Amino acid sequence: MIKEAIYHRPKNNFAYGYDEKTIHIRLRTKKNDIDEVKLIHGDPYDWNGSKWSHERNIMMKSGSDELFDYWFIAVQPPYRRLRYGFELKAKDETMFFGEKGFLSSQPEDDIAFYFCIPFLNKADIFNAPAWVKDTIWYQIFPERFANGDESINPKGTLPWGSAEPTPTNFFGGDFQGIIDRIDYLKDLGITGIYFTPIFKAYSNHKYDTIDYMEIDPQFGDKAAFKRLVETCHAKGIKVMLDAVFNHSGYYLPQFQDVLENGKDSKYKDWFHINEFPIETEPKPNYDTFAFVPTMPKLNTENEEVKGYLLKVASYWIEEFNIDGWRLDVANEIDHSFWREFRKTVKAANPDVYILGEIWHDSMPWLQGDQFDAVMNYPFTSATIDYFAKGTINAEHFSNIINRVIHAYPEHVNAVQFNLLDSHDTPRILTLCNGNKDRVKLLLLFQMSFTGTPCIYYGNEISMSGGADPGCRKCMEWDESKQDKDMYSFVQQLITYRKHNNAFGNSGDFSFIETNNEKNYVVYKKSNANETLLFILNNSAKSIDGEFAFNGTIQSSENFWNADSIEVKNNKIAFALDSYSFAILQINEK
Ligand code: ARE
Repeated sequence: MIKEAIYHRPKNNFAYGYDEKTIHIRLRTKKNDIDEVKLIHGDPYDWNGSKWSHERNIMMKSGSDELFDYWFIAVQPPYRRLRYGFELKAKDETMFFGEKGFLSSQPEDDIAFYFCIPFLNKADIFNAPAWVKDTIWYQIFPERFANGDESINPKGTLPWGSAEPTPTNFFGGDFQGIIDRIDYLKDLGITGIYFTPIFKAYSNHKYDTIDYMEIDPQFGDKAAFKRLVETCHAKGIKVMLDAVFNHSGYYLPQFQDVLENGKDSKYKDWFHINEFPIETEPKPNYDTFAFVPTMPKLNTENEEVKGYLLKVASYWIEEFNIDGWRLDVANEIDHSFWREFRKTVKAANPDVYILGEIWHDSMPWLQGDQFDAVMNYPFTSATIDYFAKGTINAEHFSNIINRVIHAYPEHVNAVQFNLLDSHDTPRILTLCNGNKDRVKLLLLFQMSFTGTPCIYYGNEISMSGGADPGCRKCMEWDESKQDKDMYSFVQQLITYRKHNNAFGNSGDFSFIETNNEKNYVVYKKSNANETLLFILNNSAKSIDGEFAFNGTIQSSENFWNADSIEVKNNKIAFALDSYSFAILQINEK
């Protein structure tokens, strides 16, 4: 038994309150090292004379990555207090693991040996809005979706789609354009839109805010925004806005005042100015986003700034009924600001979704007191590396995905924002080198995975584009140039996700088989009622194969593309063309 690899720590992704009654416990051990893990658990105050009353239950292996196995169990302590430890068996060795370390025999009366969840307080339980887990997102970059009101075009607006996007050109996308196209989105089936910034700003991307309380005039006015939200809501579509609170734009009046009045400006503490006079070259002598001089970092520890931004947060919820805030550069802002932000937002409407833009491991923000989810870029990079670029093999892919799953509590995973690309990355078709079959595998994996999928505008009709600004082309509205086959494919995926429980978020995800030689993966989505088996051939060749199903198959049905799959006893034999897939529905005994 490799003790050094064994890890557990309460009150994070390894032990957390799942709901008001249930605690989830996970343990990490070296891969293939431990045969069985049992959880020893009881109430710390429940004693029978000098003996602690406790139970012992087998934990299930919930997945493995390159180096580790993960074990899982859900327990419901009757008094909501939990003391617990682990009994580990490897070959003929048995060990007991608790907060005090390892022992070869179980301590009967040393309660301090065990790990501890002192009390399952309702207020501490992570609690994302219920609607989020069933949402299918669509991301719109408002400047580039549709121009519905030419009278408000910004100066120098180019005819729609007449040029490649650059960091500075404008095509006049606006709210009326989106309202006009709402039935297109409804028909596709999406149920939430994430809008990149819409407030008054200088650039075409609007991440350099001038006024957080005003709509950018190129998109319309507040009345138009109200109409947009109402139109979306009438069609069952939620609205999420982008909050750019890490930094403002250069033309924010408060920053202009600092530029003008230097240390005498009453706004000098709104920013992080290292010295006066202010200089922008060669590097700004004030904190900024990256080294971008036009994006001065806001001092969110300053009470006035905090007050202003929190007012912004509640204003757009209370007055316009928005359903979510996506937080730009969320990890560069202090945690205490985000705690207050959450309180403000949830007081305005507890059903508003708070999504942080963090590309890295984000557990510190996902404990229930700050965000409901983050943009799941670790998911993105694994799926892109495997299905689009082919730079990792099947096993490596499953290892990363399992690591991503175990990095967060289950209820966080259910509302994670799973994207394949965005306005900050090349588009999937371009990443797949134009291979649409690979794009379909990517979309299938995304749509059947745990969490909430987001489609970047135009991917459903096979738009291409490289890194920013290439990925920000005008939406293609000429139907003869839209890829109808891809559109139907995405529509079908959305329909399955919405109407088939196991396909969507109420199915538990697990890998069944990964094959490096033939380059395919098999995974299962299942719930109490049904099991779906997904076989994805990620190779340029036609392949066949056979794998064992761990369970008893009573009968099976073709769910999608699976009519030639054969099920014999508990073995499944398949043949698949290059970059294709099959989905089999299995009825287990
Ligand atoms: C412009 C140019 C770019 C240039 C950049 C930096 O267009 O070509 O690279 O300047 O000088 C907005 C605009 C961008 C603009 C940028 C600066 O949309 O077009 O880029 O402003 O003016 C990190 C951050 C993450 C951030 C990304 C871009 O952690 O928060 O970088 N994303 C948000 C938005 C952007 C937005 C801003 C922030 C600024 O989504 O659209 O940019 O408001 C790794 C790292 C990540 C890193 C990621 C991407 O994985 O781990 O931390 O994200 O790469 O670089």
